[in-house]
Amino acid sequence: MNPPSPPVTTRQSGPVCLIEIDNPPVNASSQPVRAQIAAALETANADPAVHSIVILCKGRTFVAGADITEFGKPPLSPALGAVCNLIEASGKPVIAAIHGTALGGGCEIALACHGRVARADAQLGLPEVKLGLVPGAGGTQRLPRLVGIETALALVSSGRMVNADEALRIGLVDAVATEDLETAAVALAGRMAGESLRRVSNLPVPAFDPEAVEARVREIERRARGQVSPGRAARTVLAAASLPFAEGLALERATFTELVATEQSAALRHVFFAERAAAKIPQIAGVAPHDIRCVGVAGAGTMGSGIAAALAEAGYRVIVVERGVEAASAGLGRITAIHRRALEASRITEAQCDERLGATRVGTELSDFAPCDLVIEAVFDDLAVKQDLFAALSAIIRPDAILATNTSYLDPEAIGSAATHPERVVGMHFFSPANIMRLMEIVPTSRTALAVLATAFAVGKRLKKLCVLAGNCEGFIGNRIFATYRKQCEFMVEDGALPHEVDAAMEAFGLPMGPFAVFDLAGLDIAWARRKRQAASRDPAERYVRIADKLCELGRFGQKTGAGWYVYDQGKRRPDAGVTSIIEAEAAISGIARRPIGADEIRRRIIAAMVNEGARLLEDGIAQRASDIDLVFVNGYGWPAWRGGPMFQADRMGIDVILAEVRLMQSRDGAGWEPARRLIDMASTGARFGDA
Ligand code: 3H9
Repeated sequence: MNPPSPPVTTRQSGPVCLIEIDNPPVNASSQPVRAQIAAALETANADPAVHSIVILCKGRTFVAGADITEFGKPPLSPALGAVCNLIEASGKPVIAAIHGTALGGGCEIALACHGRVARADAQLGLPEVKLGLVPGAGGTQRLPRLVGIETALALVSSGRMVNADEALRIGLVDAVATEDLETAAVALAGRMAGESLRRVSNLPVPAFDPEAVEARVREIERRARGQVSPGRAARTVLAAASLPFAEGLALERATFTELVATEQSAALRHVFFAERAAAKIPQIAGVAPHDIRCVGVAGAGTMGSGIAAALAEAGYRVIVVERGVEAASAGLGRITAIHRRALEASRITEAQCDERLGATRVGTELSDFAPCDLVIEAVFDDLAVKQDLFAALSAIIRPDAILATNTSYLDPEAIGSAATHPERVVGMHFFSPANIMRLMEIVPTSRTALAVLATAFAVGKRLKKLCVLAGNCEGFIGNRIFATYRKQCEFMVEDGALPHEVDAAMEAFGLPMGPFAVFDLAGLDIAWARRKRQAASRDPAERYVRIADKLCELGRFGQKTGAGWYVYDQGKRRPDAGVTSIIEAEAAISGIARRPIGADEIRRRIIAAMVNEGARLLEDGIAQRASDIDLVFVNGYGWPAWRGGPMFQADRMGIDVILAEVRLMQSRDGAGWEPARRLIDMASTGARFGDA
């Protein structure tokens, strides 16, 4: 067997030394890469035959960042910052030849070079804030010297990537290669040899308006809603204007070292790896998906329109069908409005907007779906309606076309049984608004063919959705856990908390909106209808809180009726004494002596309820991994990524603490609140969800 090739090699192109990094999959700057770049630089500088140096990468990308798997472990020398300083201090010009994604530490390597040339498809950025960090290898101090404080603030605090054209425009790269990247970089190296070197650390920070910038930094801190890294990153960038370079670097290093040890960074790194794990579905590894070009959407309500817009955005041909001319034209209006809003916000060009609209046809006949490779139904959530539709569609679409249901609560198996080819039926559960929300639960039935499942994932990926595999049960992963969460919130209100207190506790935890505000926004009538449907089969021993039913009986369906858990005055939400009276009266009927419930208990009860249900989903095989559950809440329910998700929180709080809380629920709330077997086992062995 050949020994593994070193991650960094050098070769000559005339008097130019090419230092080439080859560290798949993304050329992360792992320790051997750092050490070998440093050694190669030293050799090249000592070699009289070399007049300049190019750093480039093999494979699909330039260095995409520091090696995230090294974080949280003892630092390995040389530090990337030291390597960047060596690059900048080189006596011979060093050019970065950038293709793919030069991110984080990769962008910092490029910033330390004396020249930067990017291939036209390159993207550059400092996404460290998304991992709860600030750049740690000079990025916060070099970037503002090149592009100015305002631009650097915007990029570093958001982690946004820029493409090669924008990078050239803002001064982040010196040239965009129109032909071969290596040739362009070698040519630039040749031109720079013998010239005085432009070291970014020596450049002054361009002048800026301090008041406006301070206001901008405050805005960044405010908008981060509890997440620390954007504000800290902004302040570190700002320091470049007042501190000498070396002191700025020391501040950056200290900030990085502090943040890498925080819970927030650990949570965000967990989410990063969770996303990669979710994409790995062993049962479809190597299974070829169908080739999908034309997608049908049945129903053009809010959900159908959002799905249709997302499909056109991803470049599919889209055929939408609604019942009747009026509904079809209203649907077309909704779809057009979505694309036009993107145009008005300058997210797309007029030509792109026209292209999306041109790719979308809205009709009224099911036969319009005949050319589709996939049809996604987004009609009224009623089993008979969906079954009739699937039976009718079976006679229209090609026998190899796929039928997907977007149901949230119904059984995809039962829907699919109405189709002639149930093996071509799969659940694709979008979240509303479907063109914006990143989450999609993909739900195979017992009969779904693997190629069909693989296709659902491939389509989801092309739609840039975060796809999570979910087993088939009522509510799948998200809504099933959400139902438990909802119940526990209502119990707390009967036990003594007020809706705005529960909301305030969860908003302070980082949710953009507390649960009761969300219930009001979504509308209380849908859950009420479901409770009425389930009434006959409900276990009489189960604790049942009637407050929400009482609100609905009064026509208080939430924000849309001006009242629900809150009352709304011109859209402004405020607590309502009338609701408090209903709560107190119901508690009295249930024989409950209300008591104050503090924010800590509120959060503990909510997390414990969610985690117990999550543990059940893992036992039942509905969720593949605890981290998939976290992703569902982060991407579908507004859970802050910097909290990592409920299962991550459980690990942090301690499984024994969660179990103790669930046992309290069991004794207080009775049937349905038994601890999950998995929780009991984990508590007895000291296991954590993150161990799996
Ligand atoms: C940083 O740089 C700090 C510095 O300022 C200071 C240091 C002192 N490390 O996403 P993919 C793995 S912070 C380790 O599916 P894509 C990933 O886990 C870093 N591993 O590919 C996966 O592994 P597996 C700043 C990494 O083509 C595989 O690569 N940089 C890293 O869809 C493929 O990943 C970032 O935050 C890493 N840095 O997307 C960039 N990156 O196959 C993070 C990836 O075993 N990376 N892996 O599951 C990305 O955004 C995307 O990976 C990228 C490619 C866009 C590059």
